[in-house]
Amino acid sequence: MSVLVSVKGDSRDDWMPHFERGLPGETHHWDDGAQDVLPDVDYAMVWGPQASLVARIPNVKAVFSLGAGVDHILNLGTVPLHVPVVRYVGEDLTLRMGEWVAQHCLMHLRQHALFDAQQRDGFWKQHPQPGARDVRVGIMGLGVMGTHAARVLKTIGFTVRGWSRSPKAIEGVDSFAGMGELDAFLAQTDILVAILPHTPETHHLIDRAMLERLARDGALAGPVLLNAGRGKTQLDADVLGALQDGTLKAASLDVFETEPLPAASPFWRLPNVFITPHAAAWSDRRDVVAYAVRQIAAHRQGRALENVVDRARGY
Ligand code: NDP
Ligand code: OXD
Repeated sequence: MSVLVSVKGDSRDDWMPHFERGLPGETHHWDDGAQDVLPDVDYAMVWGPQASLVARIPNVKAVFSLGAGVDHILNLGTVPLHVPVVRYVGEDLTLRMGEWVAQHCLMHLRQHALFDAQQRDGFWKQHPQPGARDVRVGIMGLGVMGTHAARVLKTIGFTVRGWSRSPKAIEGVDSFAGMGELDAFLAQTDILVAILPHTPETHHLIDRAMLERLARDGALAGPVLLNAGRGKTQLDADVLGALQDGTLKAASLDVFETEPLPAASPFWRLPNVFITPHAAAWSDRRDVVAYAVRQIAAHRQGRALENVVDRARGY
């Protein structure tokens, strides 16, 4: 059995010792950019691979994403439909996303930017404080990450609703589904949290027209956007404009259409934005490798792979 590991931006030593320990006695290839064909490769573990990679592994039985998102694989357009693409699902990753979403909802609820500025000025002043129950958080994408984030926010006390392609039954969380219910969802949302995959349907979904449909009568005195899904689900220019003209009161942005966010981007200088560098949820290497190793072992014994991407839906 032979595996190939291809991780854009990382070095061989970051990954291969983990895979060599997890799959001892097997053949391990590290993708160093050489263009040789590797007909022996059975399984590929990838993050940000080159488009040419798939043609170099003609007998691959499955391609594993080393992160939850699979757009970096599907956008290549080269993985044949009969080759399963497996996304990463891990408890630690899911918990981390819940932390980021809770952290940023709380920073907006508890007026963190305002108190931070006051501290820097040595200025002591209290302000009226809404409670979490007064704030309606709407989560776009109630998958593995969004469902966990909804539960965390519910525990904190926020009023939580979610929007997804299909209806969900999550205790205490109002479910909205499909484009037909999007307006009703937005109209009751003070903090919009996007944890969507990037697909043809979600491409540039978050635009000015959507942001204008958010509730404006809420306890935060203006809508707030959090995006920790994928940058290309938003139109950066529209989000920027909305933050500049008050359509949005504030935002927390972990993802952007162009990453890294260019140094010249006006986003960096907006006072009402918290920026994190695509760091909302980090996939711990030990966990991702253990996940792939477990799945490969099961697959070799004839069992079905878990979390295989639906190629028609794109996630
Ligand atoms: P899942 O596949 O479990 O969930 C995706 C959710 O999005 C589902 O609820 C799905 O609806 C919904 N969805 C997809 N397309 C549409 C659509 N057109 N309209 C409405 N709802 C839609 O993914 P995860 O929760 O595991 O991850 C979500 C994304 O988060 C990843 O794809 C990745 O891009 C991003 N991510 C970002 C990280 C970061 O650090 N910033 C880290 C990890 C992931 P339904 O349930 O009905 O199918
Ligand atoms: C992921 C990510 O998809 O880190 O896992 O963005």
